[in-house]
Amino acid sequence: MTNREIARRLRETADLMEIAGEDPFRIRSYRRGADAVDQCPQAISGLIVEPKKILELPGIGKGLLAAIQELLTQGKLELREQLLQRYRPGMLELLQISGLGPKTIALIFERFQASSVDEVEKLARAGQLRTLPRMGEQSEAKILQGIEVWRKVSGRFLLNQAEAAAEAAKEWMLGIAEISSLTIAGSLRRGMETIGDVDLLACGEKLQGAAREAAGEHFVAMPGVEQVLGQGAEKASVRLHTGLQIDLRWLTPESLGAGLQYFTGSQAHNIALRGRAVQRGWKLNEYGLMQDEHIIAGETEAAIYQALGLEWIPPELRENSGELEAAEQGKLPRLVEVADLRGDVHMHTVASDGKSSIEEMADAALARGCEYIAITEHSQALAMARGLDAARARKHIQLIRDADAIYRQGRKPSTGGPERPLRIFTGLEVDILADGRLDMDNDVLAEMDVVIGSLHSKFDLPPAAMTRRILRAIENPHLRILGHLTARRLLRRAAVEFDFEAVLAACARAGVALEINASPERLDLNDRLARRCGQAGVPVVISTDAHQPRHFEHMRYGVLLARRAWLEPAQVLNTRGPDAFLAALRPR
Ligand code: DGT
Ligand code: CA
Ligand code: CA
Ligand code: ZN
Repeated sequence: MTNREIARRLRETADLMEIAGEDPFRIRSYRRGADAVDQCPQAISGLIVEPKKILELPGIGKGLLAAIQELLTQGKLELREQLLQRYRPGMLELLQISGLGPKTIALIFERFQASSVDEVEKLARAGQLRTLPRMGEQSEAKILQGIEVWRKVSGRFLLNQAEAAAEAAKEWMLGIAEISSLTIAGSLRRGMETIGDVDLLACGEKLQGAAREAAGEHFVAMPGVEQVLGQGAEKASVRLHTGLQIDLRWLTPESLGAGLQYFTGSQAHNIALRGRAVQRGWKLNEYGLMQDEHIIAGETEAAIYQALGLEWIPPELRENSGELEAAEQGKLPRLVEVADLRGDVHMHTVASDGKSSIEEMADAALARGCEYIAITEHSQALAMARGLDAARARKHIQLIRDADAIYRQGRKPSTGGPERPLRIFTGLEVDILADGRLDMDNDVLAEMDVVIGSLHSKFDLPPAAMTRRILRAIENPHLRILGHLTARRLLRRAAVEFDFEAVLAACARAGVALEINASPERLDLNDRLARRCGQAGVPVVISTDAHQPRHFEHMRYGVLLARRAWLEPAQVLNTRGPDAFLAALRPR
């Protein structure tokens, strides 16, 4: 069990205790314990032999240690199971709905004995929830909205979570010598922003009969498996403790390409591709491209596409949104790659809500081969994140310049190799206030290289007011980039509503760039909007919004998204060198 899984169970137990009206002190201790487990850099499962170390974590006492030990040795927690029995598992789903906390759920259960999403939805539609104490029409509508969002996203996973599980499964299956290739397919290979389930394809000359059976046994015995959903000659499926499903399919070398093509999808792309095969009097399925019983292509994807008169199409484009036509005419874009990126221009340090110093971020960026970074703290409106006021911002600019003076001379990367220069630009992620003003004096903004404007509050303005707000921000000549423009949090908060085309046109006129925020919790802009940028000639930047060095890893998710948006290197400003990047920002 990973730290994240342990923490989730502790948190759920705390929520269930709150619904049951148990001792607030105990509830709080479970929540604090969950936080401590989440933040512990070492795997708790590895520390279990040294319980003293676990007790040293802040907020973990003897009671919680016992709970963690029980989770790790029994795989479950008796207290949680008992509470779940009392309320049936529907309670856990209710807890995931935004607008519904443990207190409200307890009230609903007490009055109506309702404990599932369906039951609560019915009550809300019937106008019954508003009759509860401290509830009204508005909170009822909020709950209905929350249920709608939950239905759309439930059962889906963030890209980084699915990727980590897929990589761990691949690693585990490497224990099987007969497997010669193991490939991720499905939505994960296409780089979708969220993932329904992980599709793995295993192939090997000798992966037949008893060997295949043994490999299947090995797969379902993987750590983290909660339930075996199926195990047969063609595939095996498991569900992990996290709820994520992994499908593993066995392919033969003759049909490896066909299987890879078929199981990568998307379904819409496959249907269109199959249509092209049928037009030629052929058949296309997961075993190959066939004319009657004769196989035309099957070993590689490229051969299948080629036989159908197409260039090989990168998985990120396979959504039946123009890629077949482009591939036929030899006009597929040269998609941007991680290696094209030369700088990262949105990040935070301890001065606001980051976890590391300017130097730590700079060293990490240098080690990753960056040529430049921009330090962009929050502004004061974001008090929670210790946002900077004008006086602190001025001081911070000086610190950044001091660091730049050192790093631009060249430094040895921690990964070895010769000295390399790193440029450190000044910047700010300034809040766009509700009325569209920027949360910082213009004369301070004027001194900064990279001024990113972002929405961090008042997400529920009516669309027309939201559009005016963003357009007004663009009118400020110091704004150079709009950060995570739709402010969505994947699986948690919907995008804000406004007239994107009007904003895009204003950006084009003013020379403002739009950010693709690479954080797997945001991926904002989404692929459709980012593609519109390319079409409208509005430049984008791909930024990690790193709050500590390990977030630099997220760059590849932003690149995946940019590829799904058909973007080429020239359309992404931070593929340029440091001076060319600055020169391409909105002119002052
Ligand atoms: P997900 O898992 O919801 O994130 O999305 P996918 O695209 O990974 O979907 P999944 O796992 O159901 O199936 C993987 C691929 O296999 C899918 O993209 C296309 C192909 N596929 C699966 N079932 C069907 C089907 O019934 N018809 C067709 N044409 N393709 C299918
Ligand atoms: Ca899938
Ligand atoms: Ca699947
Ligand atoms: Zn932000």
